[in-house]
Amino acid sequence: MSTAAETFDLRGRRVWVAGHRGMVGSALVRRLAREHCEILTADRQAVDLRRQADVEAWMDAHRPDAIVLAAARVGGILANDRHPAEFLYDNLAIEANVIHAAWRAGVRKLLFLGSSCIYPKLAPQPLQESALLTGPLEPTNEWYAIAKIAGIKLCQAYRRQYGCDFISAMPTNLYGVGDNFDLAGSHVLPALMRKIHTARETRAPTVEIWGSGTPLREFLFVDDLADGLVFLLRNYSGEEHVNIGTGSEVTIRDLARTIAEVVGWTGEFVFDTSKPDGTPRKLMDVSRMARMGWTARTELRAGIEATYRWYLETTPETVRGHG
Ligand code: GFB
Repeated sequence: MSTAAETFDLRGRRVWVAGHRGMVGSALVRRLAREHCEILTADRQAVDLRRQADVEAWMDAHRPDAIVLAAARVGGILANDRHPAEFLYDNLAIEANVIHAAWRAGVRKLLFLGSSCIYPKLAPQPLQESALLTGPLEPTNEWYAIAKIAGIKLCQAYRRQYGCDFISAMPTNLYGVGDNFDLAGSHVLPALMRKIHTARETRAPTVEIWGSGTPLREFLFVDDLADGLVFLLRNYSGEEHVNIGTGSEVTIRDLARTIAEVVGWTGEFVFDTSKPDGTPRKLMDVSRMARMGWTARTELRAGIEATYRWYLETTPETVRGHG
């Protein structure tokens, strides 16, 4: 368990954000800029995190004091289902290489990032940290989940055997600035934002939603996540992973309605039930973080508005126009 005495001071530390070009990594770089620490990043061309020799050479050369392991192969429900080999292998390799190299280099603090899909498909809701490994996983993302569970276990193993201060955080479904809007690989929120925006631009009367629209999901704005991760880096040192979320959930149908309101489109939704629903419900129990003194700040609608503003500002018209 964390105690005030275990606080890790970030001032003056060299902090490596592994995966700094992704949505989570770039939010972390923005957030850590307020911490008076030195932020280290490694470009993909210089270091392939799936290659142990690359990772060890980079670590020997740059000697970070702390690491946030935000690098991962991620994607939405179909990407997970269609690329089991990459979701399992790439994530296992990245975690094993970075965590082992961190121990080897004497890194003082490492924060590993998992996902709420580590919990059993039918675990009691809200999902408590203790639900890990109590039942079968959701089949569409078990490859990714197995890799993320292995990452938690790696942190625990190096902590137990070598006393490393390696911790794990399990975020709920994320969205925000820097998200992936590619319809084949993305998660639901950016996918629906792009589809609804395109429908408005092309005056299309309908937008397709995968599945039944009834699954419940919890969405955390990525800048809130980055703030929660900095909080954990500073204040938490323990073997058990910690959930990060909002504690609120919404059906996919209601999410689509809110996005349509923000975008300003008033058509109809059609449901493609040949596509999977995935897990019926995935609500985090966030009481542990709350007891430690951290809660998420951004309301879903405000987060969607900020994400849509960013989407309009950064995506060229030619790309935005395509469905
Ligand atoms: O966000 P999503 O892909 O991930 O899908 P999961 C959430 C729900 O939205 C599912 C529905 O019920 C989808 O069927 N959905 C509706 C859509 N329309 C769309 C659409 O156009 N695109 C997408 N992508 N979904 C992922 C896991 O599960 O969550 C990962 O596969 C990871 O491993 C991630 O844990 C956070 O919440 O179902």
